[in-house]
Amino acid sequence: MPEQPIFLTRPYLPPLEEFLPYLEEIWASRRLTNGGPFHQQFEEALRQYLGVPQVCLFANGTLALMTALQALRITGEVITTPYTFAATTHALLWNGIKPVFVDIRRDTCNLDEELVEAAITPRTTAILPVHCYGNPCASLRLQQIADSYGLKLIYDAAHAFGVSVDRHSLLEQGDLAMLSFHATKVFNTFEGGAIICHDAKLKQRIDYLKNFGFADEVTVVAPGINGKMSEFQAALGLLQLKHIDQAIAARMRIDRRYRDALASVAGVRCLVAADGVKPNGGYFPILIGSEYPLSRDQLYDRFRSRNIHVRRYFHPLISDLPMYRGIASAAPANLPVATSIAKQILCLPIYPDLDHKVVDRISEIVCSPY
Ligand code: T4K
Repeated sequence: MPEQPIFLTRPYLPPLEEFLPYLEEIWASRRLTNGGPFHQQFEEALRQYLGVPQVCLFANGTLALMTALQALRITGEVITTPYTFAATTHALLWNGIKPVFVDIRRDTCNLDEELVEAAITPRTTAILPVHCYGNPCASLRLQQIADSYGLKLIYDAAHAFGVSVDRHSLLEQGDLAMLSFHATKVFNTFEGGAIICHDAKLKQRIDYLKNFGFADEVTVVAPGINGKMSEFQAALGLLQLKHIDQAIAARMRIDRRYRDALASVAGVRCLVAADGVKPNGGYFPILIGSEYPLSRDQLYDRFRSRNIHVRRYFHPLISDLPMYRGIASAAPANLPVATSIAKQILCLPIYPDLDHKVVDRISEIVCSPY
């Protein structure tokens, strides 16, 4: 009998019977979308849970990011990281914006703030960093740079649900932050996303933009898109909020178990959260260095041969994809750290109900390369 596959992640779902009353309400009301009651309740509950001023819900994170760029009227060039999921950079391209890639830091895998200034040109209008794996970017410095050059700062916080620094949500940082509630994320509504913003006026603009630009039945104030979250997603989100603290705690127990098991393996490095950071256990990335007896890809193959679906997030680099590699800043010589990390990275399975015995089996595979 082949072994059951172990996936990188399994979406957390609450007990089905807890969701049925929500479904009955939707079925009875026939209110399915366009800012219905669950949408309103979830938006407010999420705002309070995250401790942020304003939340705008979306059908998914990519639409949220595309709309965030529209909302702030970003044009020209945007400085961003090559070490991310394709959606970050595609959102720029879909808005006719040129991405300018800047290298990342070895410790956090985030945009290297000290390299940003040198990439600013007269066409630069914004910086788009990613809190990769939920690791906080150097936001104080990034904000300082944005302020002194008059640039907007938009965070791709797709991985950062519930992460705080010194008890402040990461999502308060910058002009806007985008979240993803995709099935594979710490907090999921099957598909879903949000923009976090600071004031009601901007929220109003974003809410118009995600509804085709409609301000009322006959007034269209902007060329908007359909980015609306449905009542099904919003109802699930409301219920998921009741379980999220336990789900994150379960992830963090697995995170600690991996760290303990892998602490003394030569050539294997785990990323470490800085002081004051409350992480969310969304990913468990390890870096396979040259002292390790196997290459990253040999270790990857070893896992796959045992039906364990580890992933190489984020290889290949976005800057190596065909639609970006012609951009001058995409040259590997401009991105030495990202280029080397993309060759070393391996994300191990992590999700709330991953059996600790399986965690130990996965650790054992890393610990015994011979
Ligand atoms: N910015 C960043 C930095 C992001 O990482 C993402 C999304 C976005 C923006 C865009 O947000 P969204 O528009 O997605 O809201 C996955 C996700 O599709 C994607 O949301 C995510 N990032 C990215 C990092 O990962 P794939 O193609 O690698 O996922 P897939 O289908 O191979 O699934 C990964 C694992 O999860 C597998 O082991 C199977 C398991 N799985 C997956 C799904 C979808 C399940 O068990 N059940 C499921 O329903 O992209």
